[in-house]
Formats: sequence, structure tokens, C-alpha cells
Amino acid sequence: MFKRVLITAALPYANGIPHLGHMKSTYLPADVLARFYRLKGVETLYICATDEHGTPIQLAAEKAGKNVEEFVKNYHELDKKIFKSLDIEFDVFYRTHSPENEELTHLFLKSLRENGYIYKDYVKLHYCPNCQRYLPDRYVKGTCPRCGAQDQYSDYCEKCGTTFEFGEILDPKCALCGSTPIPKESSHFIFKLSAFSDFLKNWLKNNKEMQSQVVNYVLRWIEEGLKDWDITREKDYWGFELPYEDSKGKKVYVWFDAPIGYIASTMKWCKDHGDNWERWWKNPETKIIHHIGKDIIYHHYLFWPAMLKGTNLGFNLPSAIPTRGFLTLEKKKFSKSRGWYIAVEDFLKHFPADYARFYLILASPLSLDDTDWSWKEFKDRINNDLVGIIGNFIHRVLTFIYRYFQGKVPEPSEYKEEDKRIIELIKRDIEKIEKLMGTYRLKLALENIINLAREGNKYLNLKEPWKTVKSNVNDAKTTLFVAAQLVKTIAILLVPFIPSSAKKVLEYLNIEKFSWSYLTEVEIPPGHLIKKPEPIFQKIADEKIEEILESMKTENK
Ligand code: B3M
Ligand code: ZN
Repeated sequence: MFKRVLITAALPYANGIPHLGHMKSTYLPADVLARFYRLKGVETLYICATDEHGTPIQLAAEKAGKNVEEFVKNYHELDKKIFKSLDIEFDVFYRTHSPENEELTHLFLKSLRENGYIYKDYVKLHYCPNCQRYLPDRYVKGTCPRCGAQDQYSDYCEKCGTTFEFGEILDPKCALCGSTPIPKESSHFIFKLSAFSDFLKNWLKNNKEMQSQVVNYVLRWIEEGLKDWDITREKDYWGFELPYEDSKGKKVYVWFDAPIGYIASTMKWCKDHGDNWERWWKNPETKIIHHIGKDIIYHHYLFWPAMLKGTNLGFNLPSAIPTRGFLTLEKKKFSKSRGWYIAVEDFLKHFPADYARFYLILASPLSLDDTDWSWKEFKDRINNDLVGIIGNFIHRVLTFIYRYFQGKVPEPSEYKEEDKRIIELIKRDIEKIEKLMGTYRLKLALENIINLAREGNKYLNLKEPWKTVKSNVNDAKTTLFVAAQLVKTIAILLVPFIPSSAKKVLEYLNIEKFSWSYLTEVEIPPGHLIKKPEPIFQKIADEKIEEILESMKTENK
């Protein structure tokens, strides 16, 4: 059994702002899970940071005419705001260009080399004789040997999606000055990933919490043979220096220090809170759960566990790596450059954060499959499920209690079949939902909560307390007592998903303190006074959605 959970979400690069697609695959599921564990009273840390090194960021800063340190700091602040606006509540949102991360990165590099997992080798690189410098992949452009597209980076063709090895790109040119680069050798440091094949295979096969869909992929990669990994870049690269005497000022590749940023950020939190970071990272009682999108499987299922293991310093390995597919927008790929995406800020101009959280979780199965954001479906889910089923049930119960019983939860009499059925259902579903959440199946958990409210509405329709209040007041009292328990249950279960709305419901219920155990251990007692309820959710008008769809068309002409 574990005692505490450390939850991470992939670190966003500090040259762009996460949009709803990123929220869906990574930040929101991780946030819901963190809120779930906090509610359960499990010691929880939810960790994130900006990922600040590497060539694309260096290039973006240059283009913006900014000093790169200033540039990343600016994005760090922007990202922080965006996450907050969607109620994504990190315990710490730190940075990879930090002293803690540098210290840890050096520790990793030293121990891995001492243990024989990092070796020096010579690699061929593009060198521009005119600029007198080695050129990173992104600084060399040429023609794709596969599809013939011109002006492609030397490692990747954006037209046909092929990745290239050194020397494959045709007619390479230096992106800075246009001259033809020549191949030149440089000494680099290589991480011996191949040495971890057996370890990784066993670890993946024996870990019951790993997503089998992903594990199958990764095992196939291992079968095909793992290649060692060049973790060095040249002197003028934006990144940490290597700590070796024989490294001549060369730099650490961004993907080496980025995951170490998870530990560095924990270290930072611990420093600020008088805690010991090793308690979180070197203790089998801590469960470490990384949330990622499907494009970075290789790094998290192979490189990262191999790095942790290879240090021999007693680091925990990840317990689970929930991995999700991307979000499409009206069945087309999100693309920032083409304006085909939804910025969090734009969404929030029209709707509250909880509406995005609600719909995105429903679009967020624990699966690599992409799912779609359709504005029409968004409207339907909000209007039918959130407003029509959940909101309606809650509001009916609260107003009946307010109107017929002066806001006092009535005293029940003997339970009949229908009443017992609801009480049983509550008990059974709390257990079921808890299991689903603990195994990262948040979409199913939320659907189950919607279903509970649906059952609640059926129950009210069957028992008709608005009629029985005149003809059989004891039955009306029993109904509303039981229904009040269900409202409480639904509200607490919703706290991780739509925290601000769920807390509003709890406020109307006049419940100040609550936790997961309150679900099963505490009943709202007869005589408990509730507050005057107001509807929590508003329906979305058809015109609003048409307006949004219209503006997307004009922006995308
Ligand atoms: N910065 C973002 C990405 O590739 C990358 C994640 C790092 S996680 C350690 O999605
Ligand atoms: Zn050049």
C-alpha cells in the first residue's frame, strides 16, 4: 500500500501557451487525480514546470529579439496564469533552468558515467565553415529525400512526417547564412539505453498499473532493439553544461534534463515547505504517476526509467504513466500556426472553466485514440448532462427542501423499496467511482456520477414529493431526506472534476467541511439547515455556438 502520491504533468515548453488540447491529454486528468487524492486525505504533490532549454526555444527567442532567459521567464509567467484560470492547481510550478535542476542533472550525469552507462564517442554533425560553428538539426534546411518537399529541417520533414538520420537530407544549407555545411566529427556523450533492454522489458511486463495498449507498443520497440542515445549538444546550445572534465563546455540535450525537472521541482517545493525531497523520490511508499500525451511515450517509458535505474541511487520508478491521445477540433488536427485551436483564454470569454473541465474529461478516455472537440456536442453535453441532469436534480431537491420544509432537511420515516434502492445505489457507486478514479479512468467515473444524478431525477419523478407533501407528508419527508444525501454524494464526487461548481453546491447544502470519507461516514442529519439555493449552471444558447462556429470560419479563410 502507498502512503503518498506524487503526480506530474508533462512540462510545457517555454515558447508557447498550452491550449485545450494539452489540457485534455495531460494537465486536466492529472489535476482531477490530484484533487481526488487530496480529498481522500492522501499526502499529495502535483508537480509541473516550464521546460526551458533547447534549440526551438533558442530560435524563438532570437526571432522575438529577446534574451533567452527573459524569453522563457515570460512564458513561465503566462503559463502559470493560464493553468490557474482553468483551476489546474499545481503544488509547485517550477522551471527546468533552475539551480536545483542543474545540480540534479549533474548528479545523474556523474553517476551514470561512473556506472558505465554513459560513454564518449564521436558523432558526425553539420558544420558551417562560413559561420564557423556546428549546426543543430534545426539550423540546417534542405530537401526531403522522400517526398521532395523543400525547406525542411535536417531531422524531420513537416510535409510527410519522416524523420531523418544524419546525411539523409538533400542539398543541406545553413539556415543562418545559406552556405553548404560540411560533415565534421565532434566528441559527444552517449547514454547506453541498449543496456537496459531486459530491465525495461521485465519492468513493463510486471507492472500491473501500466496501460497495456502502450506497453504493447513499447515492448515491440524493445524487441526491435534500442539504440543508444546522444545526450550532448554543442557549446552554443541553450542548456546546462556537462559536468565532465573532458567535455569542453558542451551542453546537455534538453530531453535529458527535462524529466529530471520533476525531481528538481519537488526539491524546490520541499525547500519552501521544510520537507525532505528524498521522502518523495526514494521511498517505496510513494507512488509516482506521470501524465503524458502520446507523443512522448519513448521518453517516459524508456529513457526516464532507464536513467533512474542506471544512477543506482535508489530512485523510485514510475508507478503509472497515464497516456492519452490528442484532441481534434471538429475532426481536424489542432494547429496553432493555422489558427485551428481553442485557446483557454478565448474559451473563458464565453464559458466558465468548469464547462471545459466537464466536457474535456468526457473526451478524455484512458486511451491513445484521439478524441474530438465538437462545439455542438459540447453544447449538448453541457445542456443535457451538466444542466439538464446534474444541475436540475440538485436544484429540484434543494428548492423542495427550501420551499416545503423551511430549508430544514426533513426527518425520514420507514424506508420503502425505492428509498432503499437509492441508498444502496449510493453505496455501490461510491465504491465503483473510487476504483475507477484510482485506476485513472476518469471519464468513466464522471459518466457514473452523471448516471447517479439521472437516477436521482427518476426517483423524484417516481415519488413526486411535490404531491405527497400534501397527501402523505411522511413519504415526502423520507424522499427529500434520501434525495439530500444523494445531492451531497454527487457534490463531493464532483469536487475533483468541477471544483468551483461542486463547492457552490456544498455551500448551498451548508456543508463547510468535507472529504472523501464524508461520502460514506457522514449523513446530513434531519433538521440540518440549508441555504437559499440558486441554479448553479446555465444552459448554452444555440446562437452562442453558431456565433463561435461562424467566427472560426472567417478566421480560417
Ligand atoms: N517539454 C513537451 C512535449 O514534448 C515536453 C515534455 C517534457 S516532459 C519531461 O510534449
Ligand atoms: Zn552558415
